[in-house]
Amino acid sequence: LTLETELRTILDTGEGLFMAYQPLVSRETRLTVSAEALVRWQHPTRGVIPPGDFIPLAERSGLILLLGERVLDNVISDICQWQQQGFEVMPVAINLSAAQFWQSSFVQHVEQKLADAGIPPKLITFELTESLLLNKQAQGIEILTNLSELGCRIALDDFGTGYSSLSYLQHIPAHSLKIDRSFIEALDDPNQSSRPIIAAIASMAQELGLSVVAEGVESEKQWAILGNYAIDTIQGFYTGYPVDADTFIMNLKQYP
Ligand code: G
Ligand code: G
Ligand code: MN
Ligand code: NA
Repeated sequence: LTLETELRTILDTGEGLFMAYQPLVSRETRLTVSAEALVRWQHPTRGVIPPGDFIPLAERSGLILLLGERVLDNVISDICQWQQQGFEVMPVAINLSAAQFWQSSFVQHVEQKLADAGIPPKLITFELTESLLLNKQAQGIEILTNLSELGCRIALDDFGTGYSSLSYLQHIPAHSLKIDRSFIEALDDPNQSSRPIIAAIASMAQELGLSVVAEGVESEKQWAILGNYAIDTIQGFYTGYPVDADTFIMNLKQYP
Protein backbone atom coordinates (compact mmCIF):
# COMPACT_ATOMS: atom_id res chain seq x y z
CA LEU A 1 0.00 0.00 0.00
CA THR A 2 1.39 3.40 -0.88
CA LEU A 3 1.16 6.22 1.61
CA GLU A 4 -1.16 8.00 -0.83
CA THR A 5 -3.60 5.08 -0.91
CA GLU A 6 -3.55 4.88 2.85
CA LEU A 7 -4.12 8.62 3.15
CA ARG A 8 -7.04 8.41 0.75
CA THR A 9 -8.56 5.65 2.88
CA ILE A 10 -8.23 7.35 6.24
CA LEU A 11 -9.53 10.65 4.86
CA ASP A 12 -12.91 8.98 4.36
CA THR A 13 -13.38 8.88 8.10
CA GLY A 14 -10.61 11.18 9.30
CA GLU A 15 -9.62 8.46 11.75
CA GLY A 16 -5.92 8.63 12.61
CA LEU A 17 -5.58 12.34 12.00
CA PHE A 18 -5.23 14.64 14.99
CA MET A 19 -3.96 18.11 15.70
CA ALA A 20 -0.95 19.14 17.75
CA TYR A 21 -1.08 22.64 19.26
CA GLN A 22 1.95 24.85 19.75
CA PRO A 23 1.68 27.92 21.98
CA LEU A 24 2.33 31.46 20.77
CA VAL A 25 3.59 33.43 23.74
CA SER A 26 3.52 37.17 24.39
CA ARG A 27 7.09 38.46 24.65
CA GLU A 28 5.98 41.04 27.16
CA THR A 29 3.86 38.97 29.55
CA ARG A 30 5.11 35.46 28.68
CA LEU A 31 1.47 34.39 28.61
CA THR A 32 0.14 32.10 25.88
CA VAL A 33 -1.99 34.20 23.55
CA SER A 34 -2.71 31.79 20.72
CA ALA A 35 -1.96 28.31 19.39
CA GLU A 36 -0.96 26.99 15.99
CA ALA A 37 -2.69 23.76 14.99
CA LEU A 38 -0.37 21.31 13.22
CA VAL A 39 -1.82 18.16 11.73
CA ARG A 40 -0.41 14.73 12.62
CA TRP A 41 -1.15 11.27 11.30
CA GLN A 42 -1.20 8.47 13.84
CA HIS A 43 -0.26 5.60 11.56
CA PRO A 44 -0.86 2.00 12.73
CA THR A 45 2.67 0.80 11.91
CA ARG A 46 4.76 3.90 11.16
CA GLY A 47 3.89 5.79 14.33
CA VAL A 48 3.13 9.50 14.24
CA ILE A 49 3.84 10.96 10.79
CA PRO A 50 4.60 14.71 10.72
CA PRO A 51 2.86 16.94 8.16
CA GLY A 52 6.08 17.54 6.24
CA ASP A 53 5.87 13.86 5.24
CA PHE A 54 2.32 13.86 3.89
CA ILE A 55 1.15 17.44 3.15
CA PRO A 56 3.22 17.64 -0.07
CA LEU A 57 1.78 14.26 -1.09
CA ALA A 58 -1.73 15.49 -0.31
CA GLU A 59 -1.08 18.62 -2.36
CA ARG A 60 0.20 16.65 -5.36
CA SER A 61 -2.66 14.15 -5.29
CA GLY A 62 -5.50 16.59 -4.74
CA LEU A 63 -6.26 15.04 -1.35
CA ILE A 64 -5.42 18.34 0.32
CA LEU A 65 -9.01 19.60 0.06
CA LEU A 66 -10.36 16.63 1.97
CA LEU A 67 -7.46 16.84 4.42
CA GLY A 68 -8.20 20.53 4.92
CA GLU A 69 -11.80 19.62 5.76
CA ARG A 70 -10.61 17.13 8.36
CA VAL A 71 -8.25 19.69 9.85
CA LEU A 72 -11.01 22.27 10.14
CA ASP A 73 -13.34 19.68 11.69
CA ASN A 74 -10.67 18.58 14.16
CA VAL A 75 -9.85 22.12 15.24
CA ILE A 76 -13.54 22.94 15.67
CA SER A 77 -14.08 19.83 17.74
CA ASP A 78 -11.02 20.54 19.93
CA ILE A 79 -12.21 24.11 20.51
CA CYS A 80 -15.66 22.82 21.49
CA GLN A 81 -14.05 20.35 23.88
CA TRP A 82 -11.93 23.08 25.49
CA GLN A 83 -15.01 25.24 25.89
CA GLN A 84 -16.91 22.36 27.51
CA GLN A 85 -14.00 21.97 29.94
CA GLY A 86 -14.55 25.58 30.95
CA PHE A 87 -11.60 27.23 29.23
CA GLU A 88 -11.74 30.59 27.66
CA VAL A 89 -10.47 29.63 24.24
CA MET A 90 -7.82 31.75 22.54
CA PRO A 91 -7.40 32.14 18.79
CA VAL A 92 -6.22 28.98 17.03
CA ALA A 93 -4.19 29.20 13.81
CA ILE A 94 -4.80 26.86 10.90
CA ASN A 95 -2.36 26.49 7.99
CA LEU A 96 -3.84 26.77 4.54
CA SER A 97 -2.51 25.24 1.34
CA ALA A 98 -3.01 27.10 -1.93
CA ALA A 99 -5.67 24.72 -3.26
CA GLN A 100 -7.77 25.21 -0.13
CA PHE A 101 -7.50 28.95 -0.27
CA TRP A 102 -8.46 29.07 -3.95
CA GLN A 103 -11.37 26.63 -3.85
CA SER A 104 -14.58 28.36 -4.74
CA SER A 105 -16.81 29.48 -1.87
CA PHE A 106 -14.04 28.83 0.65
CA VAL A 107 -15.10 31.75 2.82
CA GLN A 108 -18.80 30.84 2.78
CA HIS A 109 -17.84 27.29 3.63
CA VAL A 110 -15.78 28.39 6.62
CA GLU A 111 -18.58 30.72 7.72
CA GLN A 112 -21.11 27.88 7.60
CA LYS A 113 -18.91 25.43 9.50
CA LEU A 114 -18.15 27.90 12.26
CA ALA A 115 -21.79 28.95 12.52
CA ASP A 116 -22.93 25.31 12.74
CA ALA A 117 -20.47 24.72 15.58
CA GLY A 118 -21.28 28.02 17.30
CA ILE A 119 -17.67 29.17 17.15
CA PRO A 120 -16.96 32.89 16.77
CA PRO A 121 -14.81 33.48 13.63
CA LYS A 122 -12.40 35.62 15.65
CA LEU A 123 -11.17 32.38 17.27
CA ILE A 124 -9.71 31.22 13.96
CA THR A 125 -6.55 32.57 12.37
CA PHE A 126 -5.65 31.41 8.88
CA GLU A 127 -1.94 31.15 8.14
CA LEU A 128 -0.86 31.44 4.56
CA THR A 129 2.31 32.25 2.71
CA GLU A 130 2.60 35.19 0.37
CA SER A 131 3.66 32.95 -2.50
CA LEU A 132 0.09 31.73 -2.50
CA LEU A 133 -0.99 35.15 -3.77
CA LEU A 134 1.62 35.22 -6.51
CA ASN A 135 0.18 36.33 -9.87
CA LYS A 136 -3.32 36.53 -8.45
CA GLN A 137 -2.94 39.25 -5.90
CA ALA A 138 -6.15 41.13 -6.62
CA GLN A 139 -8.30 38.00 -6.37
CA GLY A 140 -6.38 36.84 -3.30
CA ILE A 141 -6.86 40.13 -1.54
CA GLU A 142 -10.58 39.90 -2.24
CA ILE A 143 -10.78 36.48 -0.56
CA LEU A 144 -8.69 37.69 2.36
CA THR A 145 -10.91 40.73 2.72
CA ASN A 146 -13.97 38.50 2.88
CA LEU A 147 -12.31 36.23 5.46
CA SER A 148 -11.34 39.23 7.48
CA GLU A 149 -14.84 40.74 7.27
CA LEU A 150 -16.21 37.43 8.47
CA GLY A 151 -14.07 38.03 11.56
CA CYS A 152 -11.27 35.52 11.03
CA ARG A 153 -7.70 36.61 11.53
CA ILE A 154 -5.00 36.29 8.89
CA ALA A 155 -1.31 35.60 9.44
CA LEU A 156 1.39 35.76 6.78
CA ASP A 157 3.44 32.63 7.42
CA ASP A 158 7.16 32.03 6.74
CA PHE A 159 7.57 35.71 5.99
CA GLY A 160 10.77 36.83 4.32
CA THR A 161 11.53 33.67 2.39
CA GLY A 162 9.09 33.75 -0.50
CA TYR A 163 8.35 36.31 -3.12
CA SER A 164 7.60 39.19 -0.82
CA SER A 165 5.84 41.87 -2.73
CA LEU A 166 6.27 44.78 -0.39
CA SER A 167 4.08 47.01 -2.51
CA TYR A 168 1.14 44.66 -1.99
CA LEU A 169 1.75 44.15 1.70
CA GLN A 170 -0.03 47.39 2.47
CA HIS A 171 -3.14 46.11 0.69
CA ILE A 172 -3.23 42.65 2.25
CA PRO A 173 -5.72 42.64 5.13
CA ALA A 174 -3.47 40.59 7.44
CA HIS A 175 -3.36 40.87 11.21
CA SER A 176 0.02 39.37 11.85
CA LEU A 177 3.25 38.51 10.15
CA LYS A 178 5.36 35.52 11.15
CA ILE A 179 9.08 35.97 10.58
CA ASP A 180 10.40 32.75 9.11
CA ARG A 181 12.38 30.59 11.47
CA SER A 182 15.45 30.60 9.21
CA PHE A 183 16.13 34.20 10.31
CA ILE A 184 15.84 33.24 13.97
CA GLU A 185 18.11 30.23 13.47
CA ALA A 186 20.68 32.49 11.80
CA LEU A 187 20.91 34.62 14.96
CA ASP A 188 23.30 31.97 16.27
CA ASP A 189 25.68 32.44 13.35
CA PRO A 190 27.85 35.56 13.66
CA ASN A 191 28.62 35.42 9.95
CA GLN A 192 25.02 35.88 8.95
CA SER A 193 23.36 39.25 9.12
CA SER A 194 19.86 38.23 10.08
CA ARG A 195 19.56 40.92 12.78
CA PRO A 196 19.07 43.88 10.43
CA ILE A 197 16.59 41.81 8.43
CA ILE A 198 14.59 40.90 11.54
CA ALA A 199 14.75 44.53 12.65
CA ALA A 200 13.54 45.76 9.27
CA ILE A 201 10.71 43.26 8.95
CA ALA A 202 9.56 43.93 12.50
CA SER A 203 9.54 47.69 12.21
CA MET A 204 7.89 47.62 8.80
CA ALA A 205 5.19 45.32 10.14
CA GLN A 206 4.68 47.53 13.15
CA GLU A 207 4.32 50.60 10.92
CA LEU A 208 1.72 48.71 8.90
CA GLY A 209 -0.18 47.87 12.07
CA LEU A 210 0.58 44.16 11.95
CA SER A 211 1.44 42.14 15.00
CA VAL A 212 4.81 40.39 14.65
CA VAL A 213 5.55 36.77 15.52
CA ALA A 214 9.06 35.30 15.61
CA GLU A 215 8.99 31.61 14.68
CA GLY A 216 11.38 28.86 15.62
CA VAL A 217 12.73 30.41 18.82
CA GLU A 218 14.67 27.65 20.51
CA SER A 219 16.83 29.30 23.15
CA GLU A 220 16.97 31.84 25.95
CA LYS A 221 19.64 33.63 23.96
CA GLN A 222 17.42 34.05 20.90
CA TRP A 223 14.54 35.15 23.13
CA ALA A 224 16.79 37.84 24.64
CA ILE A 225 18.07 39.13 21.28
CA LEU A 226 14.52 39.38 19.95
CA GLY A 227 13.71 41.70 22.85
CA ASN A 228 15.59 44.40 20.92
CA TYR A 229 13.05 44.44 18.13
CA ALA A 230 9.38 45.24 17.71
CA ILE A 231 8.32 41.65 18.18
CA ASP A 232 5.08 40.94 20.00
CA THR A 233 4.89 37.18 20.02
CA ILE A 234 7.24 34.23 20.24
CA GLN A 235 6.67 30.73 18.91
CA GLY A 236 9.16 27.90 19.13
CA PHE A 237 10.50 25.00 21.10
CA TYR A 238 11.85 27.42 23.75
CA THR A 239 8.34 28.45 24.77
CA GLY A 240 6.56 25.23 23.89
CA TYR A 241 6.51 22.15 21.68
CA PRO A 242 3.46 21.16 19.67
CA VAL A 243 1.37 18.83 21.87
CA ASP A 244 -2.03 17.15 21.64
CA ALA A 245 -5.19 19.04 22.61
CA ASP A 246 -5.45 17.60 26.13
CA THR A 247 -1.81 18.23 26.96
CA PHE A 248 -2.06 21.75 25.58
CA ILE A 249 -4.84 22.59 28.02
CA MET A 250 -3.11 20.83 30.93
CA ASN A 251 0.03 22.87 30.24
CA LEU A 252 -2.03 26.06 30.15
CA LYS A 253 -3.35 25.26 33.62
CA GLN A 254 0.21 24.92 34.89
CA TYR A 255 1.95 27.65 32.90
CA PRO A 256 -0.69 30.01 31.51
O1 G B 1 5.47 19.88 11.62
P1 G B 1 6.22 20.06 10.33
O2 G B 1 7.47 20.87 10.43
O3 G B 1 6.48 18.73 9.65
O4 G B 1 5.25 20.89 9.32
C1 G B 1 5.59 21.02 8.00
C2 G B 1 4.66 21.92 7.27
O5 G B 1 3.32 21.42 7.30
C3 G B 1 4.59 23.35 7.80
O6 G B 1 4.91 24.20 6.74
C4 G B 1 3.18 23.54 8.20
O7 G B 1 2.72 24.84 7.87
C5 G B 1 2.44 22.49 7.39
N1 G B 1 1.21 22.09 8.06
C6 G B 1 1.07 21.66 9.32
N2 G B 1 -0.21 21.39 9.60
C7 G B 1 -0.91 21.70 8.46
C8 G B 1 -2.30 21.65 8.12
O8 G B 1 -3.17 21.32 8.92
N3 G B 1 -2.63 22.03 6.86
C9 G B 1 -1.71 22.43 5.95
N4 G B 1 -2.14 22.78 4.73
N5 G B 1 -0.40 22.51 6.23
C10 G B 1 -0.01 22.14 7.48
O1 G C 1 5.56 26.52 7.95
P1 G C 1 5.11 26.62 9.36
O2 G C 1 5.63 27.82 10.04
O3 G C 1 3.62 26.47 9.55
O4 G C 1 5.79 25.39 10.09
C1 G C 1 5.49 25.06 11.40
C2 G C 1 6.48 23.98 11.76
O5 G C 1 7.58 24.52 12.49
C3 G C 1 5.87 22.92 12.62
O6 G C 1 6.11 21.71 12.03
C4 G C 1 6.61 23.00 13.91
O7 G C 1 6.82 21.72 14.46
C5 G C 1 7.93 23.64 13.51
N1 G C 1 8.54 24.36 14.62
C6 G C 1 7.89 25.04 15.58
N2 G C 1 8.78 25.58 16.47
C7 G C 1 10.00 25.22 16.04
C8 G C 1 11.33 25.45 16.55
O8 G C 1 11.55 26.12 17.55
N3 G C 1 12.35 24.92 15.82
C9 G C 1 12.15 24.18 14.69
N4 G C 1 13.22 23.69 14.08
N5 G C 1 10.92 23.94 14.20
C10 G C 1 9.85 24.44 14.87
MN1 MN D 1 2.44 28.01 10.15
NA1 NA E 1 5.90 29.46 9.39
